[in-house]
Amino acid sequence: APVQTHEAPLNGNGVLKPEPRLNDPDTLARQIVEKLTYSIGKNPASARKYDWLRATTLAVRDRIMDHWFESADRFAEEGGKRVCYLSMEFLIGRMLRDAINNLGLTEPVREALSRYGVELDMIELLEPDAALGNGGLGRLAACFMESMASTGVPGYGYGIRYVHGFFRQEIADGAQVELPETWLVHGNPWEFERRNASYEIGFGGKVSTIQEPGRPSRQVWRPAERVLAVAYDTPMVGWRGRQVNTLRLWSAQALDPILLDAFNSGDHIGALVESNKAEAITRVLYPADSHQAGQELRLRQEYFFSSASLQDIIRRHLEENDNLSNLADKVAIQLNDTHPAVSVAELMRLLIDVHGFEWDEAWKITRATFSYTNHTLLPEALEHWPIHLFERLLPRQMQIIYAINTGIIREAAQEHGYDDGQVAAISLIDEGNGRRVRMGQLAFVGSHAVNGVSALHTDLMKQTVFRDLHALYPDRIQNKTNGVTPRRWLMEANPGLTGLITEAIGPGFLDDIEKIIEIDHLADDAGFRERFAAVKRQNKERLANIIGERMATSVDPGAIFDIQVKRIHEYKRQFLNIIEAIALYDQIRSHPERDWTPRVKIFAGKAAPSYVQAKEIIHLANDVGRVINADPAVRDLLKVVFIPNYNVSLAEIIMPAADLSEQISTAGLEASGTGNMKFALNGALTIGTLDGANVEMLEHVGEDNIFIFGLTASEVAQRRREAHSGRSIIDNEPMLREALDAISSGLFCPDSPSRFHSLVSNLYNNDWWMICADFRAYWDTQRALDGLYTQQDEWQAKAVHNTARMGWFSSDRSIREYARDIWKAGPDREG
Ligand code: B1N
Repeated sequence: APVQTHEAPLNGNGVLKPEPRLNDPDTLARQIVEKLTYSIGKNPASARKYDWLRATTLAVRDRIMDHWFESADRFAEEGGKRVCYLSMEFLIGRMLRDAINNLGLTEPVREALSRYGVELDMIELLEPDAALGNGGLGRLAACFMESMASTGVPGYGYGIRYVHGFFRQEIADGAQVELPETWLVHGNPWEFERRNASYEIGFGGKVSTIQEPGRPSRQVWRPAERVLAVAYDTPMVGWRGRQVNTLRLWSAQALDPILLDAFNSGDHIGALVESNKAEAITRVLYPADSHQAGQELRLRQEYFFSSASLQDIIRRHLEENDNLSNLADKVAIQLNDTHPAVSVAELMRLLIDVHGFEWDEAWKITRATFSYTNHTLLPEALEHWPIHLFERLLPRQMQIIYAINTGIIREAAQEHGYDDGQVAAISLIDEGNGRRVRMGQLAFVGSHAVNGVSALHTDLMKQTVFRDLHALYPDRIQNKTNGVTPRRWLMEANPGLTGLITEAIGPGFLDDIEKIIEIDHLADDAGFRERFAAVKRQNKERLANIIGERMATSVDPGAIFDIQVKRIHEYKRQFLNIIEAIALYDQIRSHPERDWTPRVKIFAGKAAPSYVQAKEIIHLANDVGRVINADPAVRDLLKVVFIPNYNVSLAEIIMPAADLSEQISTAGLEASGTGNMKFALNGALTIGTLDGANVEMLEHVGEDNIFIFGLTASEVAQRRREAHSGRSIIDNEPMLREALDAISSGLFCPDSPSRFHSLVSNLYNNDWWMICADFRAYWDTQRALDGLYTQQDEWQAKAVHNTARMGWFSSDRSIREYARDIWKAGPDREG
């Protein structure tokens, strides 16, 4: 008789049928030690911390597998529509805490490990972040994966398994240094290689027309190069283990791992050239946020993962269906920005060239299947590929794009009377700019729904980049405001606050985050406010310790923690924040007798390696911090710190520790923001412009509980048309002038006094980002906040209102809206 354990008996077909596993610490301890012994080859006495992490991960993974199979079985039984989320980036961070939290195992695992003197919190820190993304766009994809699993949407993430994720940042003499990130060096226990799910991906070559007698002509693409896409699956566990979805990431390999002929004839390097070239495709994440990387390798990455994902989706569909004509009833494919937009042409190719569909039918299926999310209106971020590059790499897809374009233009001219100018505006080909393929236009026309990521951004989309396409297809654009998952960003990041809320209103808000509104009236309860403030204080102490350890700077947890963490970009205006710090420094020195409210200004974030101004801003923040923090004249009244290597794990510590959240982008330029939501959910007050989702946060938390300043989006647009410059403002604003003079004088960089000259002169000449224009309003708002902080009752009441009223900004809400309005999928679908 086969050996059976009590946990995993076999059913009649020899399939493992796990009984519900016991979640008590004894069982968990035994399973962890089993993994330690038989999978890792250590005993508890000899095991290192890292071994314990691995053993714990493997024990937790077994439980996830049970839920994973259950989810797959349930889907097979119930049918329904799959949602495929195609994204170049998934910025997941660590996975262990998220998995055990969602499985309800946090306390039993903690207890199990403690029996061996192992601290869960310690080993969690050893897990590397999966940093397969740049910033908000990639983190949104990760929140969406978690929320799809938590709300019962059968979601499949498709992306790239980068060997090197987002670079590690160090600060040397104040400047950013980029170091390679190596998250896979110790192996990745969360992933499963699926060699059976691998597909050939072609590049280059020629297209020929085949004419067989009595049949319509067809196009045959013979690529010059082929590489293999191999799948790696990672389970995505939903809240209460309800559902486990799959993140499928593609890795590139050569078809022939080694060219033996070359090797045998002595060309040992040449024998590996193919392999290296293939593997280069998935070697490294491009570190450009909101900026197009124009290199050929980037287009290869985009096509590689798009084609692999579509081939996989089609194969799966044909396993369950007779043909592809009902594809759109069974699959919804979301394009996360234009990075996978070549999918529109690739699906057309697969339907027509491989599966024999007529053009019109293929086009109907394609449009019904795809939808597209736009994440930025910044011109420098809009993807457009030179035609010659596109044609050389993807000749058949280029033909298809021309044909799509012809159809759209014909429709616009014949049915809507478009003139040449209007046709040029909607064309998929930009003729003005050295002939380029516009990926935004391609994604738009190939989709049945197009969405922006906040109400303001969606309005601006209609008025700007997609104005003409919107006029042609007025029902296509809709809004889906971003959200963040409350599991990672409240429960896991802030157990103190989660515990306090649970005590106050019970655990119902954990299953339905909008119930968190039930603490709203406790803003008037002095006892609750005090406990709320005590949690914040603890979180600030934890961050203060990290700042002390990592940067040898002591900061006072009693000061306002004023925090701006995000990618460094001119439009996000870290520069404005630094100028305000310098002006404040100057004022404190000039008026030491005044009653200043102590403040710690905290910055963190990475600059794209080739973004000169962003790197200068990092350098300036560090230089200013060095001078101010060493000046006995300001003592503990002002500190400026730049924490290196901002990533998801650091964000989990920073968000709960903030009093004040800086969301100060030039209005009209931040599509949504998601850090703004994480801060406010954790009880920070926001100082911000009327930009992105800040506008909707204002509506939800109320104008008394958020601090809005500065020009509006339309005022910014107006000033830009008027060629606004900063000079006259600077001349009339002594605090601003003195701060800029201090920078220019080399006060903060005596070793290289001209270091920041161009940064400052740009303000005089142009002030494109409205830093001068918004300075005074920003300063005044900051001083009002200083005053408010001394009224702790009032401050804490506003903080409670923020936490209470942020439930709507959950990514569960975002996902339900996508499922209802765009995908027609998931548990609430009709019919
Ligand atoms: O996407 C986030 C938004 O909350 C942010 O406001 C927005 O800036 C961000 C090219 C991007 N837009 N565009 C990018 C990322 C990588 C890349 O290669 C562009 N990221 C955003 C989520 O909606």
